[in-house]
Amino acid sequence: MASLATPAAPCLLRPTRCGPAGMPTTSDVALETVMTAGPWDQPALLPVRSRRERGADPATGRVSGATDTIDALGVADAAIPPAARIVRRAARRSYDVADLAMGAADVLRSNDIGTMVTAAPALYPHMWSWDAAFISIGLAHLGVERAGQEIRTLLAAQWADGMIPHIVYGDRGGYFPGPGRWGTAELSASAPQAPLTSGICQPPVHAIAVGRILDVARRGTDADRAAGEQLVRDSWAALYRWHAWLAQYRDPDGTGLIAVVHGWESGMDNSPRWDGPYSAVIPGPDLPSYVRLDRELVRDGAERPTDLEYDRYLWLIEEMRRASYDPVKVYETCSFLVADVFVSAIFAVASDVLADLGDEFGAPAEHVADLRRWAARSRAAVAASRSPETGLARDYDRRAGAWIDVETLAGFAPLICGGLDADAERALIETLHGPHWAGHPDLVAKVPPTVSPDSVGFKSREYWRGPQWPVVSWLFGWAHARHGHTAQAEALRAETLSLVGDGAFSEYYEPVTGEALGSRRQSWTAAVILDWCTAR
Ligand code: 9WN
Repeated sequence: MASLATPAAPCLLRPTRCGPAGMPTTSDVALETVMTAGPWDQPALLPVRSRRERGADPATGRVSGATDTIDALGVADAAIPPAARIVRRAARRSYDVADLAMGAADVLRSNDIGTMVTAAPALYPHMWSWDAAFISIGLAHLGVERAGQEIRTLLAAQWADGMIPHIVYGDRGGYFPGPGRWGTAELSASAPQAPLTSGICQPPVHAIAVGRILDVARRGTDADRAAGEQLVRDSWAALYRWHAWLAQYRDPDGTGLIAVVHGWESGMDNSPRWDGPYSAVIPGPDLPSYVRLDRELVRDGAERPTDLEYDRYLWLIEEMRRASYDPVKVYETCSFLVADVFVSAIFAVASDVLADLGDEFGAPAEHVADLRRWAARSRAAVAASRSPETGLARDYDRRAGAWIDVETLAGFAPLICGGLDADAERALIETLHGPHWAGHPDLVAKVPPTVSPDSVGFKSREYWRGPQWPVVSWLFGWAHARHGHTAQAEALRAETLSLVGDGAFSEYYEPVTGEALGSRRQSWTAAVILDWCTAR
């Protein structure tokens, strides 16, 4: 398998002028340097040099003082006292676009273990489903073949029934729950024996990634274009089966809203959206004991889910084991069953993308028609889920039989899939970019927080309860551009590049101070930043 250490195709990173509002303009020469900065297994030159110029310890790369946010281990610093926050915000460093592109490329290369680019170097040393899709978009700028390989690796783990699993385990341990805790290979007839996988899924962003890789490939050489088109031909049928699995097993009544059976399936693990449904998940006394590894790596416990949340996460796995991961039984018996409006919006727009690719590449007409039908149905359901009071889209708790009236970033799901009339869409865009959300005056960058700072549930450091996630910002930016909201797409790009200007490529950011949180050198952060630095 091709590794980033030995790129199989010429690098696609093109000299591009990147000078959006508020961002420094990159010179062609600097981006040319990214293309030739090898050897490929060495750290990127400019960010390391920049760190040393600022007095970093050459052994660790860490800068003395409270403002350093680059951590070679890929783990979080301890919590800083609130009084230091203001200092930290004022002292935030800001690398320019060329340095960010080079640093992002370095993150992807250094997290490449040959068979996969791990989601993060220490905290997530395996392949995650939606991470892999975003990662492949970043990889496309380093080599279309390598990007395609990432998608192929993920699809090689697809279950016989069509599900794409949320984790594909590599041969390193280092993450809990590992494959033994899931036991999918022993318990499910659909799960592969190799590679080992988890037993749930994640948001279906994969067709979006394949479409984006194709766009990048078509701006490259003839070989890039051929590799991009071959990827579509090789992956289309598998992606169709994946969408068919979601339609059949996660929306058996054809409502248009796709259900999740675990908060991890949403990708927004501990969002306050799930607090109600999780309160009905009661871990049994026979929950096998376990030891969390994440808390050893992220030392500030406030950045990660609580132990009670973890008990519930693990209990749901027990329930699924007892159902042998049969998707019909899981849907009927699992104590967590929520129609997820954000997943449904992604499903709708990814079905559109896949249908368009299918038309172009000669896929079976009835399959393309299925995708268009699923897309239309889910788009309508997302629009219909909106709260009459707030206009935000809502999840539906299928076990409780009730809408979930908790305001989070997922409420902007209609902006991902489209489908609102022009006035309603404009109003929702204005809300997203307005003073309660991305444009909140307290925020260090106008990037949508996962929960509004005005909400009682806002927790500035806690994972999906407030922090800004660059990858989610990219998704909104991509959707804005797709739906013709060019200025807002450009604003998200510029503001997110400013947020991540510290060069940490963190999993998420504290919105008020811009402090890097969670894992450092997180692959999907690097991937979307590389895409934003290099492609328009
Ligand atoms: C559980 C890998 C994944 C992301 C998720 C994010 C987090 C895992 C965890 O990390 O989830 O799947 O251990 O917290 O919430 O969106 O895919 O980056």
